[in-house]
Amino acid sequence: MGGRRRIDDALDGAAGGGLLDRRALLGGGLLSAGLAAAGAQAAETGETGALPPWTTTPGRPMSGYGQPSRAVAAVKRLVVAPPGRPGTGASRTPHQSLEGTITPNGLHFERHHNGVPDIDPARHELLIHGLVRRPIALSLDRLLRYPMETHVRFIECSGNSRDLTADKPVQAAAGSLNGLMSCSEWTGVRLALLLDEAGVEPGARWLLAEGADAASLSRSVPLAKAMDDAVVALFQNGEPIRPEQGFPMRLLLPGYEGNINIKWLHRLKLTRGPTYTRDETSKYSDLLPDDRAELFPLEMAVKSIITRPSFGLDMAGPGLYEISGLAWSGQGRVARVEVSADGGRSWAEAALTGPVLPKALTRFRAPWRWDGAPAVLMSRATDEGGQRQPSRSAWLAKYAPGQGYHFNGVQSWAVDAAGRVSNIHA
Ligand SMILES: Nc1nc2c(c(=O)[nH]1)N[C@H]1C(S)=C(S)[C@@H](COP(=O)(O)O)O[C@H]1N2
Ligand SMILES: [Mo]
Repeated sequence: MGGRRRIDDALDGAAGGGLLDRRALLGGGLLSAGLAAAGAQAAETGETGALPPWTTTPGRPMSGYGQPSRAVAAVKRLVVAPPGRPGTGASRTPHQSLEGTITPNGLHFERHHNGVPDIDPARHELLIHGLVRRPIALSLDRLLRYPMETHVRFIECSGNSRDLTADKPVQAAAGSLNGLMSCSEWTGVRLALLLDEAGVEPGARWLLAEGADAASLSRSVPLAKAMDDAVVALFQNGEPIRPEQGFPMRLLLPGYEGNINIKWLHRLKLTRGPTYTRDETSKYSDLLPDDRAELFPLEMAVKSIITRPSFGLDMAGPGLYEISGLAWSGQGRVARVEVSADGGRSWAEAALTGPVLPKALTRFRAPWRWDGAPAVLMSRATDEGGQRQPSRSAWLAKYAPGQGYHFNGVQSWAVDAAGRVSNIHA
């Protein structure tokens, strides 16, 4: 009876507040222990009435481009733009309504500095110039003839989760707080291949990357990164990259802050040093407590969020639940995620749903038996380089007051006795 014994051990609890061992998720252990949600009861009630209309009448015809069920029409990006400037702002991925790790294209977050340009691909070129032996101009058609690569990678705006630095906890959904972050399967041409063709001059150490939008967003990219895992992305989850994400081409710098992943990419200039553009000096640098600023804090740190339960997804009474969340690191793979149900007094290791890919979202899960008493849920991730997500207060202490970029502190969801979930600063 080794299996039964293992399940019993697991159900003994892995940490305080009712957290069960992650092994309880394996092999239907919870089902055989009779703890699963009341599915059997629900099945009986369906047997009484007549057949539903969708079973007795023909369905609607095919369509050129599919849409989600109208029953989930409310699963939308949260759009926030300043008054009078509709193209300047952001929309956020509703992570509280999604599962798995790939963000559907229509729900990828957006951050535009001057709207989404309507680009005619026949008139768009990527110019590679500056300190190169042979400047080249690449149309979309020409790029489509190069060997391509496919990688699952997250993009996170450095301003993501900024609301969590506010003094008073903001009451909003997991995606409203943390949805300037999405994950796609990107396909395109490795930038090193194009730079080799242009012939990088020995003095070049940086590149200026510029977009074709009306913001002409431009950032300096270290040459070492450009030669490493950078990609000129043309496809997003299998289809041509969306206008919102940079059609017809965007720079993908895996693990680097969102801002430097230049959309509508039309120019790469090889330079000796960084250009110190407006977008990397007045913004996207981090203020430190001694009044200095850290320039080029490019790599996104290790981080995790619990997406279920979370604000707006209240608990339906005591019983067994699965805590589900997302973890990621700009520096490689997620190594482990720990979950707490007692405000950080004790932690249990969550199960990671594979494949665990570098610089990509990783789904974690932890079984939880909620006894109906108030609880505080937290998650903290550690990456393969040994970096661990700091507490919120440890993160705040590292920067000047008001600094809001690159927040990766632990977030806390409080569950009250009625099962309502709120955002708190634990
Ligand atoms: N050309 C251009 N590139 C851009 C931006 C922009 O406004 N213009 N916004 C940047 C910012 S701040 C972020 S966070 C990401 C957002 O990428 P997404 O809109 O595909 O999610 O794109 C970056 N690249
Ligand atoms: Mo951003």
